[in-house]
Amino acid sequence: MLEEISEYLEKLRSTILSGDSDSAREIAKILKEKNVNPVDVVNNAIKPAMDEMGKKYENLEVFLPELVLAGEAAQEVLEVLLPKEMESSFIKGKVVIGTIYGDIHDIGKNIVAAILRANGYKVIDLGYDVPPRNFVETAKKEGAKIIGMSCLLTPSMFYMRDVITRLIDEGIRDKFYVIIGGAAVYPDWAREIGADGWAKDAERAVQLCDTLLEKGHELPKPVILGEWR
Ligand code: B1M
Repeated sequence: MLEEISEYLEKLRSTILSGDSDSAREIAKILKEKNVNPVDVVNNAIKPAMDEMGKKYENLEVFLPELVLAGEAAQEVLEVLLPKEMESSFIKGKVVIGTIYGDIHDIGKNIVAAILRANGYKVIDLGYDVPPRNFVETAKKEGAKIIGMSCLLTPSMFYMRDVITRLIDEGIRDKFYVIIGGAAVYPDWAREIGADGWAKDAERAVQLCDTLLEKGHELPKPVILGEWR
């Protein structure tokens, strides 16, 4: 059984890598029928495929069209595995999430949003390329306790600081926990911009929100969950 699932995961990894959305969707359906945990699919098929794609792109072995196709195949898998009805019936807290300004990478952010939802959070997803002021205005309007920003593109990470500066300027920094993640950002960046936490992946993002809501006021910041790289 386990061997069979590993085979499907490996097949899915290579299917995403080749950008074959139809086959990726079919394999995802099989994995769903077999009740495989979506987090295992992310960690053992989607993430490895995307990391490999990233390396190939850096080494000029593939180009933008292949990157686009692989991204689309990954999104197909997520649509099958992380449907909206995973939203939980009890609410631990509200999180405003988005990919920061200038950056359109949203696969990881979508995973984090879905896993948060499945774990009892009401998630307001602002999408990608989100200007700093939208994070702040939405968090205020919705009464969210947590602002989560994702970033994969190095030039965009500087806008994360603007969100925190806005909160400070408006005198409301202590009303929100600001957490960050995504392949371009790292624990020292969280320290440098004065974020409250950094998480390596979606599971840890849930732990991070739980920890901050439970005892955020008594912990030294930022709270770092997971090893960088
Ligand atoms: Co782009 N891209 N891309 N890309 N792309 C990267 C990020 C890159 C590293 C590739 C490379 O060169 N090796 C590079 C960025 C270099 C840098 O600045 N550091 C890059 C580039 C350069 C670009 C373009 C500039 C290319 C171009 O146009 N010439 C362009 C940027 C456009 C823009 O944003 N303005 C571009 C475009 C694209 C596509 C549109 C084709 C596509 C994105 C499709 C989409 O997202 N809808 C794409 C893809 C697919 C990638 C790679 C290959 C894969 C990204 C991904 O989805 N990973 C990527 C290489 C790589 O990451 N290795 C690359 C899988 C995903 C599950 O992981 O997002 O890290 P990740 O999320 C994880 C954790 O990080 C964490 O949890 C998630 C689940 O475990 N996490 C959080 C994420 N957010 C979190 C938030 C949290 C907590 C945890 O709290 C709030």
